[in-house]
Order: sequence, then C-alpha cells, then structure tokens
Amino acid sequence: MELTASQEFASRLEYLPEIGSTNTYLLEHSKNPADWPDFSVVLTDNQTAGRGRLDRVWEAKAGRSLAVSVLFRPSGFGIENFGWLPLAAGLAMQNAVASLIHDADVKLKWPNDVLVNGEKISGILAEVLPDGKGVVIGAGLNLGQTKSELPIPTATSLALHGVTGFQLDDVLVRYLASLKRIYEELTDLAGDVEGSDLKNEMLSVSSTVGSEVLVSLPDGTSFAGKAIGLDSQGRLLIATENPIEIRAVAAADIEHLRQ
Ligand code: BT5
Repeated sequence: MELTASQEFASRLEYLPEIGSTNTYLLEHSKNPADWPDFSVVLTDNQTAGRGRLDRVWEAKAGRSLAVSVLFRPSGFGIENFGWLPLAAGLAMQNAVASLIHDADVKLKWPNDVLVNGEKISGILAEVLPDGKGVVIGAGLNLGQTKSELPIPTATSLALHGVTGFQLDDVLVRYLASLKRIYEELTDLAGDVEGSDLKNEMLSVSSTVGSEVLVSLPDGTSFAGKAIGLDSQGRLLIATENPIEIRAVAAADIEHLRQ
C-alpha cells in the first residue's frame, strides 16, 4: 500500500491488510513508548470487527472503508484534558471530509460524528491506555459504499457524494495533517481550550451546539434541552427548562430535535 504522503505526518505508520479492530490492535501492541511513540498510526481498509461506543458495532465493507487509529501520549497536557482529543479527531475528520465534498453541509455532531447533509460518514471511538498515560483514537470513514452497503439508512459515504477514484493515501493524509495541526494547537494551549481559536473552530462546525436535543445517558435515562456550548473539558452543556439548570454531559447519545 502506497502511503507516502501520510507517512510524513505519523511517527510510525502501520498498514494492516486485514484486522479485527485497529483500536484493539493499537491498545494491545503499544505498551512500549520506544516502539510506539506519540502519534503512531495504524490503519486498514478491511476491518472485520469494528467497535463503536458503548459496545456498539462499527460496520465496514472490505476495501470500501477506512479504519484508522492514532496513539496519543500527550506531554503538554494531563488526563483532565484528554476529553479534547476525541473532539479534536472529530474536527480533523470534518476538515478532511469538507476538503473533499464541496457541495454539501459537512458538520460535526457532538461528540464526534461527522455528518454530511445530516447523514453519518464517520464515527470516532476514544479509549484510554491501560496505564492512563495516553489515548487511542480510532476513526471509521465510509469511502466507497453504496447506500445498500451501509448499515443504517442515515449513513453515507464519499462515493455517494461523487468522491471516487482516489487513493487511500489522498484521504488519510488530509485527516492526519489536520489532526496533527489541531493536536499541536491543543499542546500549545496546554489543553486549556477556553476562549481559543480552536474552540471557536469546533463550535463553528458543530450542528449540535445551538440545537434542541434529546440526551440519552449511559445509565438509560434521558432528558431534553438546548445545547448551548462546551465546557472547559469539552463536555456538552445543555440548558434545561424543568428544572431550569445547565447540565454538562461527558458521554451520551445526542438526538437533534430541531435547530
Ligand atoms: C462510533 O460509535 O461511531 C464509533 C465508530 C468508531 C470506528 C473506528 S474504526 C477504527 C477504530 N477501530 C474500531 O474498532 N473502532 C474505531 P457510535 O457513536 O456508538 O455509533 C455506532 C452506530 O453507528 C452503530 O450502532 C450504527 O447505528 C452506526 N454505524 C455502524 N457502522 C456505520 C457506518 N459504517 N457508517 C455509519 N454509521 C454506522
């Protein structure tokens, strides 16, 4: 696999012709920082057991989708700011997709789904290393699937928006270049994103902030409110009416009700 352009941005880059899950592979193999430094990358175009959040499944058609996992061992900020990393990855993927699809609305649904005209083209799964000193961030991107090859009616792919005939490297380099730029910004800010251009950029491509949402929490409860912003750790802030309060959610499923 020719990955010359992407190689420039990764400290280590490993292409696997087939793998169950790039996240699982990286979590299991990356114990030694000397072999697997910060910003090591593992990818495949044939992921057979992709994982979503909360034990859900990420489906990928062999040869028609990208699965890429990046290892972060931040030295510039601590675990309290790790919450920004999956949001950074979502923004990087939004940048990559928006650079390829010009005639559609490419937005970020909190925490990090990339939607094209409201349909999901990419999902991201962040997992903290067993030693707590880093995070693996995996992204799935639908490349060549037809509508019937996608698992849900509200999913889409690059091909469905006329983006075809590219090399994997052309797509991957856009994601990695953007992710590296955002990671460097996050490091320069020492993870303190409040009031920064980076936070404004995240807010400007968010379809969630400003929307009425239904929030479903991992414990099975749910509540409705208006998403009004992100707090200092990247949690979504929701204003509710009954009772009148602002709640911050770190892990939840969001349904957009109306803008
Ligand atoms: C996600 O979970 O969207 C995170 C997906 C992360 C996948 C990457 S691929 C590289 C790395 N290695 C892994 O094993 N995983 C990561 P969540 O927000 O829970 O959404 C999962 C839901 O998205 C599923 O329940 C389906 O409804 C839907 N879905 C599954 N496959 C999809 C696809 N290819 N395109 C769009 N939606 C999909």
